[in-house]
Amino acid sequence: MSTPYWGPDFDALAAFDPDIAGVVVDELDRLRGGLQLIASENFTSPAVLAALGSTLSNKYAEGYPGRRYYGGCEVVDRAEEIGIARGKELFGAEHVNLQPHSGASANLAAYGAFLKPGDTLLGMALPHGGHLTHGTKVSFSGKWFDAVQYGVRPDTEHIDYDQVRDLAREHRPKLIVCGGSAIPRLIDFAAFREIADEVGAILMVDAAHFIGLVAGKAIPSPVPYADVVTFTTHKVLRGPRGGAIVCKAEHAKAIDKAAFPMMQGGPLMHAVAAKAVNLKECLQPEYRTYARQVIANAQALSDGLAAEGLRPVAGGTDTHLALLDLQATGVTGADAEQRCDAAGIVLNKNAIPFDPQPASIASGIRVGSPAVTTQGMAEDDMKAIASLIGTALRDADGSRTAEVAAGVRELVGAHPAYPAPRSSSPPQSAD
Ligand code: DSN
Repeated sequence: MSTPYWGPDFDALAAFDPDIAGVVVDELDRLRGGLQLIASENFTSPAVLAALGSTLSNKYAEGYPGRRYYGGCEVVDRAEEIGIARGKELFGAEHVNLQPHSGASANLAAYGAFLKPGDTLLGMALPHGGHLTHGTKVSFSGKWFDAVQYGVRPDTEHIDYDQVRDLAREHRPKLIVCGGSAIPRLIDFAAFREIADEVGAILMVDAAHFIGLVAGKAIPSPVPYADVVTFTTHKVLRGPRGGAIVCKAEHAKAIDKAAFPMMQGGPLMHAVAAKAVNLKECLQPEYRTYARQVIANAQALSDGLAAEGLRPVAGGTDTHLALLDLQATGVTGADAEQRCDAAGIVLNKNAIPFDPQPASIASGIRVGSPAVTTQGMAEDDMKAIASLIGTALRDADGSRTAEVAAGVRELVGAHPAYPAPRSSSPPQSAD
């Protein structure tokens, strides 16, 4: 590295555009000042942010390394090749595509590789913990495909594998998708594989939520079972906002063609480089420790909230998130979200299975441990957080908001997010 680094210069931004510089600073303050419990969010490292804010953003690179539609791609090719190699190593994958801009894009590409409009798709219903792109009527997945939906059992709130099998036999889907946004328990990938094989369907695992736990070897991997695994790179994984796909070698061509040119144009090479940085981080031993702590923290948080009178859906969690039924408290999900937010606890209202409330109100909340674990919090902190949430929920008139907010300040003061002072100085050259 002989040429001087040229990267984000915050002082220049502040001088030229104080409005947007103010937004950037305020958002950092917001992240630092509250408890971020949105299960799909995390704090990306300065190394990832440096790649994201680099001049790789300038390059058009339609195509894949060595076969692009533009000249001058020999440098950005290296970023993608390095990232792909790291993804293969991390996940034991036969093929990796780092180009999808998001999880929804990755899912669209995977459907595009295997389905035609009108084909049948079997996915988990959104109100039971699935995802918008798994066949919901308002999404392309429910508009373009004949989407059949499975859910959880009313007694256990675990995925109803008997229902999945029955629906698969009845509807003969071309593709079965598992995974979702509010599934606290592990998914039985072997059971899905067996059902897919019985009806000759492609098995797609949308691992967006839990891929970081797979990367950290804290839960079983779907990669050996699935034809294709899609994921986002910004949740537990802790990379830049974006998507990715891994698949069996036999599907590599179809997936690559679906990602480009069917679904997207030019890849975001700064994001691809940042994904490569993140994958290197995930290959470090410290990341495994992090992934295990994420689960321990989610379990401690779920247990703590149960002690506050909230009911953990499915009886608890094996992952990074817990879904809590608030019905016994008489507080709706929307009210809970608002009361917590007022005190600096950021979480989201969430439908619970068989929810009597509309999604805009919801009977539950979803909490996740990825961000607070990145801050270095542990089980005792989760107990304190659960107690603060319990107090906020019972505080109908807002008279205890200041007390809860003080508790939040104490926790984030002891474990600050992005603790290092902000600096626009260039890093030292490596040679
Ligand atoms: N919106 C994301 C989540 O919060 O789970 C999934 O796309």
